[in-house]
Amino acid sequence: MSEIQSDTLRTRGVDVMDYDRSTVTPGIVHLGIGAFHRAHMAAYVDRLLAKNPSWGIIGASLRRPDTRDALEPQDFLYTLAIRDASGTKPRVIGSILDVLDANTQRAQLIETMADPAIRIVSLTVTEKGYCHDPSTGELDEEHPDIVHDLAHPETPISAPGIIVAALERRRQRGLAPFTVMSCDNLPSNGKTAGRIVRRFAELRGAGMSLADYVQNVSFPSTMIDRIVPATTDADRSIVAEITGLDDAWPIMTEPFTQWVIEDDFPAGRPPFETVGAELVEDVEPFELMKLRMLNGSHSTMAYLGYLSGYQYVNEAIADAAIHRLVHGLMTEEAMPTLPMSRTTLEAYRDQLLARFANPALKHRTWQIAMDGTQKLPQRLLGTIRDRLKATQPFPRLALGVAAWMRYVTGIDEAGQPIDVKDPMATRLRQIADEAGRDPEKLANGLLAVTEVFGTDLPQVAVFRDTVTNHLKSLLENGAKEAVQRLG
Ligand code: CS2
Repeated sequence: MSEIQSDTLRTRGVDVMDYDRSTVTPGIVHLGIGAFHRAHMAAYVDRLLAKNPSWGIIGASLRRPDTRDALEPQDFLYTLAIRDASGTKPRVIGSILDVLDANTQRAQLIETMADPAIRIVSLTVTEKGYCHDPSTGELDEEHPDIVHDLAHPETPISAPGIIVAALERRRQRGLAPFTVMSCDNLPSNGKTAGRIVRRFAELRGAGMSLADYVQNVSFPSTMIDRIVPATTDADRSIVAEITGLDDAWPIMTEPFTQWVIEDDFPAGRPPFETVGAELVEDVEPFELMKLRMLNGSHSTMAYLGYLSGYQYVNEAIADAAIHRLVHGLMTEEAMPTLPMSRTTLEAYRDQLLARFANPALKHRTWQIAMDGTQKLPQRLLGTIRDRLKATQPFPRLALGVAAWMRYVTGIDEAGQPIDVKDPMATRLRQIADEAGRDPEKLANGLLAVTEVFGTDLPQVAVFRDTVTNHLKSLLENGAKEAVQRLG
């Protein structure tokens, strides 16, 4: 971007980066260059490049080339539009220097990751990108992508396969490993990533030296938080109107942003603390709070909201009964399981309720409803396990679980099809088809999916009964009525 262009943008109120992009060199490879990364980590890195130009980002998409296709003609610059009731504040982000499409540029991607200048490989590949069993957090050794990558270690398609291929190359060259930083919504995301990558390296064999080398890789955990709805054409027009720029893929987000990082980067890291991130010794309490309060509420609202006919989260939370449900879910059921003080948790809850109500964010319930099999364990079921241990009730969490069961039948309350997106969608559909509209059969069939419920929960009578009763109510009376009845 030229000086003149930057000045024109500034006069239009656009926040433009304060560094010369030609001096920036790559230090980070990011796998999964979707909207979330571009609204979150890339925005933090953008703020520190003026003083630390060796931390530019090379992004990679593992599935589709669409991000590369959209951003390449605009030199990988894009607009981040921060929106709330007071308006839209656009910012141009320049921290992404290139985007590689793993399918067509696999060799280049692995070679880039093996470059000594790359000291961090970060990830937002979503829950399913870890190719794990969501209920145990262990690598799913029968996952088709893992089976493929073990048979073809030089041309991997999965995130663990790609990471291990690059680590193996660094090992052979006598280079130190990069740090692997997961930025996904998983419990102990660093530990989970580490367990999966190490197991994959073991299975790859190649002598113990690779597995030993991978033992020395560090996997800091992080808690990342920013709500990022998928970009629509209407969003593109809003951004074009304000900036005068024709951005093929702007990103829309909220003013709130949070990043808590475990400080474990033996290969070095940018001074993330200078741009608002919190570097701590133990991220787990933060992760648990976020997963159980924000994401637990989100998933519950997504299923109940979708079934109630609400397209967007802000519409769902404006419904008094849903608001009461979400408030109660956080206060009565999630907060008592968390290690923070009551005051901290109450403030967090109130802030979340306000964030959900942001009228400028068009966050679809359908978007959040996606991949429920991968999300339920850490968002709702972990909290339920803790409630059971404490012999405390969990009616709202159970309604959330039942609403997922109702949702994955694939037919809404008006008899219209639901586009259920989930890696296990076919299996879920089969279970639903066999059960028909019989709540007992449907609940039994879905509770037998051990990847979601484990082997413990389905054996707990009070859990089975509470979920089944809610499911019955959802099927008989519909979602709005079922939420009302909770009081
Ligand atoms: C959402 C999250 O899509 C979803 O499942 O719950 O992406 C949520 O918006 C983020 O975790 C917020 O930080």
